[in-house]
Amino acid sequence: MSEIQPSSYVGFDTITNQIEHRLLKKGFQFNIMVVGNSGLGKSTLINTLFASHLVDSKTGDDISNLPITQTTEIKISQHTLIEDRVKLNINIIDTPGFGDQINNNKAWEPIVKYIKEQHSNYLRKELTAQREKFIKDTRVHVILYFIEPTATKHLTPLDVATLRRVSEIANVIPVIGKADTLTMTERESYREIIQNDFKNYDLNIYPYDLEELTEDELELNSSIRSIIPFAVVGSEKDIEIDGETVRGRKTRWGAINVEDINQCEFVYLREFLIRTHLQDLIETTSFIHYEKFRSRQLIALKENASNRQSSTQMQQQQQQQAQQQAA
Ligand SMILES: Nc1nc2c(ncn2[C@@H]2O[C@H](COP(=O)(O)OP(=O)(O)O)[C@@H](O)[C@H]2O)c(=O)[nH]1
Ligand SMILES: [Mg+2]
Repeated sequence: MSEIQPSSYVGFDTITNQIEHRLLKKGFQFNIMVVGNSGLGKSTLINTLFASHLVDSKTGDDISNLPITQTTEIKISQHTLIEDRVKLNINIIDTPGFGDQINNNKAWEPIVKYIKEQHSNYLRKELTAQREKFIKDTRVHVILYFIEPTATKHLTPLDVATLRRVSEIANVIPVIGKADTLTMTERESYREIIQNDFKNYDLNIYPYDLEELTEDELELNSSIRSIIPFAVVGSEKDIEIDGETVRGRKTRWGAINVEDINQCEFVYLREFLIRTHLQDLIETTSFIHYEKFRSRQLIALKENASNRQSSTQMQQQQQQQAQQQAA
């Protein structure tokens, strides 16, 4: 087919603006889940990422006397953030109680159940005869998984068990919480240990090297992978460093500016999660994780139906034979 350049302006180059207009009107939905032991700075990091107070973080005092729950809970908070003309609806899915029990064998169960339920709800809505024009998306687009900051240890059995299960059904980005409690050297050696654990346990960590990616995109993925898990520090307070007000924390070793790439990897995480891969996280959830769920469900449905059909056929045949024999 030959490419034709119209001899005068037709105007279909405006289609990108038309699409943009539609998208802005509709707004965007982003669902982010945080998983990890209590007190690792999950709530604080969410608030730091979105530069807004979205979830309550704990203060030093109330950590020790928190009620111990029997299972992991699922707690959702919904917000609408506005930046320029873009309206971002975000759901923060918190999982308090994870890892707090004496026996953490099944701590991941409510998490897996919640993720699958969202897929199942979406599928049910898609399959109704009069489906809604815009199905409300509650599918989990990303899980920020918090690893404890310890200098020498490996992933815990609970980490491995949870990561194994959730990484098969959702995009998982692991981070080392409260990284300021480790020295820079400790962080590096710990990262290496964890990266090896990911390999050895064959965990499916986002981003994925898909066939359709270009060489540049593959390269970007591999450079991102080299800093996963991100060693992050969060803070909801502004502090003064050298006369400048910055988002930071005061520690025993001095003040930390969380947005300084020489002090922690918060900026890299924000860049990746929000500024370069937000849309990819949403699409990957839909085209890979949800698609896998959807096709499995539909195949199972079809097999059920054909089993039912063949058993009805068999019954009919048996009835016919019986009638013939009787005659
Ligand atoms: N040193 C340090 N403390 C943090 C960091 N982030 C949060 N905290 C503190 O740790 C405590 C628990 O934080 P929170 O965000 O509620 O943890 P969550 O239970 O994982 O949600 C609070 O006292 C926070 O101020 C961090 O990056 N470094
Ligand atoms: Mg919290």
